[in-house]
Amino acid sequence: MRTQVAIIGAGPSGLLLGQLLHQAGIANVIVERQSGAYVLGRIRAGILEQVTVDLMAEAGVGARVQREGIAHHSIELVFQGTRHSIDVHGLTGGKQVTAYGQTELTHDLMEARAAAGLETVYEAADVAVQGFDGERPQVRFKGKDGREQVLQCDFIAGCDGFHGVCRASVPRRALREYEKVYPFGWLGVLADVPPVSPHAIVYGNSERGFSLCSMRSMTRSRYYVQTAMDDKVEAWSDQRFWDELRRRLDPELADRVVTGPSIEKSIAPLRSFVAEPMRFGRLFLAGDAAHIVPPTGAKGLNLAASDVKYLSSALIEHYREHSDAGLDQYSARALARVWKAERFSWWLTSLMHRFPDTGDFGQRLQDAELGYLVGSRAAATALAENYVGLPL
Ligand code: RFL
Ligand code: PHB
Repeated sequence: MRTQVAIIGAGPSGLLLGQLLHQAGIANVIVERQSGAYVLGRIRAGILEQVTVDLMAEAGVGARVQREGIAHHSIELVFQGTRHSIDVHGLTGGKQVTAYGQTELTHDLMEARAAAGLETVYEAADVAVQGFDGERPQVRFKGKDGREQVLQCDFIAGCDGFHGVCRASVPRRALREYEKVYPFGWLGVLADVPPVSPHAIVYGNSERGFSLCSMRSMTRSRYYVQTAMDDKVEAWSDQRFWDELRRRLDPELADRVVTGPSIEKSIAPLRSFVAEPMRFGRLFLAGDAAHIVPPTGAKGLNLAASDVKYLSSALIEHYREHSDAGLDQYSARALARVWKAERFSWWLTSLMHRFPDTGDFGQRLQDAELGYLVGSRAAATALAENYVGLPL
């Protein structure tokens, strides 16, 4: 088998890259470890920056998000039992974010890929990336039938997430990793009930810990509460979850929460991570393969999209104009945006969660910062411009 760009991973990064390259006439094959159904079943992100929505349109999959995505013009912060609204739209000169599930985005991209007849190898086993430090990179894997396959290519795009094979195949000495693990997790529940706050995500900081009210549609809600790191999903009945969520919100909002059976419930650890650089010869990392943010700022999927924008433009420049300037700048360009989002996600996580070792002094500082944020236009503007996403 031969292609121009071999893409490892059919998550949002890989699918979006494949579609943008295809639009530019660049051949690509995606090699994915899981089945398509498994990839679609993962419940993750829900908030898209305008940059991401625009990129979906550029990739030819913008119609449904345009139609069904729900615009959010503000966010709400609950602390000390009171809710405050931050007018993100007004503070950023008219920018907004869009509520649209990662599952929907993935579905749109998969459908477009199938319609274009592009090759995706699902359920590939023992995927190995080789020769990327030379002129002839290749990908080896076992197909569903157990037969070994070799895919020759010009470039490999490592879009295979945090636990993927691409970053792990780079020699240790060529890589520098930065990591921070937070001492808690998020318990998330998806339920077919109307969202308590359909036009603004609610971020709560209470004595009992962080909470988040989000949504997937007008009939499907996504809620989270901060849990201890070693907490187990089995310890959380639906009733316990709803009770805990309500106790972390202001009384008026708590009263409005509509409960129902969970259709998904899981605990995610919180981590900040960056690997530098994002390019090794003919291997380019994009999305979670290169960096992780805690979900507090809703930046993970959006960073994957901006990496893909930089990478697809650079590859298009390579094939159309025979210039490698974009490829040479890829890592530095992507990392500049990544680190700003890392800072924002770390900051919002620090501001909104209860840490086991904060102490009284630290708690007073957190209270003061929250007060400053909702009392100062300058402070609220800094939050708003990061929340809607910094320019590419
Ligand atoms: P993915 O989605 O992990 O996809 C990687 C794909 O690679 C495959 N793979 C392999 N394939 C072949 N060979 C191998 N050896 C392979 N190893 C792995 C995997 O099966 C998978 O299909 O990475 P990608 O594409 O970079 O996309 C990143 C996003 O998924 C991620 O950043 C977001 O989900 C993060 N995130 C959020 N981001 C936002 O922008 N807004 C949000 O509101 C938001 N909320 C969240 C989130 C992540 C969460 N969790 C559970 C981590 C909320 C949560 C709870
Ligand atoms: C979500 O809807 O899953 C979501 C929303 C906002 C966040 C994180 C996750 O900050």
